[in-house]
Amino acid sequence: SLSFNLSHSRPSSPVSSIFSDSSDRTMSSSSSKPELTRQNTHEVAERDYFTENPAPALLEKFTEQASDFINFHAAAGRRVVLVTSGGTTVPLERQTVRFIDNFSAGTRGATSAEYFLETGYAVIFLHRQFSLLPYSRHYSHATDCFLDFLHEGPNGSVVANEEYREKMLKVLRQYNSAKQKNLLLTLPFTTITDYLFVLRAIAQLMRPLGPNALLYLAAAVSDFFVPPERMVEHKIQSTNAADTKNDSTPAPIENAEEETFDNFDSSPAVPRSKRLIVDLDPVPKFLKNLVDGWAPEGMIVSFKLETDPEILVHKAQYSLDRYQHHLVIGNLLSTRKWEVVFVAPGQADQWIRVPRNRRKKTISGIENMVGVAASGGEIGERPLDPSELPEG
Ligand code: 9Z3
Repeated sequence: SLSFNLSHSRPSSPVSSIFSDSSDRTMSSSSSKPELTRQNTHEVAERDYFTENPAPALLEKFTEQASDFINFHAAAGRRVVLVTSGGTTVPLERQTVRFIDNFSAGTRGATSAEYFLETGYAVIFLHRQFSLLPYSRHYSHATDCFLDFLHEGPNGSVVANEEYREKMLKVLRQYNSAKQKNLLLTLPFTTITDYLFVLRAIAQLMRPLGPNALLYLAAAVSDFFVPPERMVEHKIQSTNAADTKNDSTPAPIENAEEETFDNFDSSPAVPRSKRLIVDLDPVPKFLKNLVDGWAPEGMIVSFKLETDPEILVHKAQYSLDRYQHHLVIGNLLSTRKWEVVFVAPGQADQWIRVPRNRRKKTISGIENMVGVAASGGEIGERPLDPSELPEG
């Protein structure tokens, strides 16, 4: 069976490296202002981000719901996990018609939430609105419409088709049991900013749980965003047909040279006025704030998604070194349903994979994957060879 030692104590905080890394200081020591260490750089970034960006309309309501949920389970001595799931969006307009999205259907998060519930955790499921949810995921987003699982029964009743009945009953019972025992709280987000506000609020509420708090960060988080001062109110236009002049003549193009050509392409085939150039700022790396300030005693598991196999483990290791949390689970986009790599402090990397006979190309690939991690399965020191993977 799978043995992977995760102790709750993190390696000691790298205070000396924080203060000795002069390259990270944003002010020179000759400045009369106080030096910004890496530590308070993170605090400043947090203060700025959360004052400059708008909080989601439902933040207060979500905070209240999460607070009641956490207090209820804390009183029972139960462990609580915050599972984040789905992709965050980056709006390009305040009244958003267009946005950039991050890949994630929510399979990992929704499936993991079911396993956490099975193990006795209470689950706060912070998910991208309309992405997969625990239990209902078995019947949504599938190739079949959920109505295909049903038929009309006697006296106007609705009945599950025979072949699905056993599994549906099992899933329904698990779902109802979680609901009746108040073990599952689902909270939605859409944008990266919504996500970060709610993540911070809940992580802070989980502090009193101490080591009974687990944060399992499977959501696919945007690395870049449009800061509020550069975000337009209305839908970005592709022509100047909407220019409002008193007469019907189009607005003159000022500085025609600049308007017509941009500096990214020396011989553009399309004039700049017709192109959309999106200029994004980096999203501050709040994992540091989460680990050190928002939930310092909780166990923190983050995911690292890459497409290039050459850099996955290195990036996972880098993330662990930088944020000093408990575990990074690395996965590649193309093989995420079949294998992951566990990278934890002081331990050899472990590739955990769905056993060969279960490595079919099915929608339940991730279910198998999580099951493997929970109950034992193939473990290796290296990723699979592409020839060993399912087709497609
Ligand atoms: C993951 O790597 C998840 O496993 C997937 C799951 C998004 C691949 P699906 O929802 O996919 O089952 O379709 N999440 C990425 C987490 C992430 O964005 N992490 C950040 C980073 O890598 C830091 S927390 O920088």
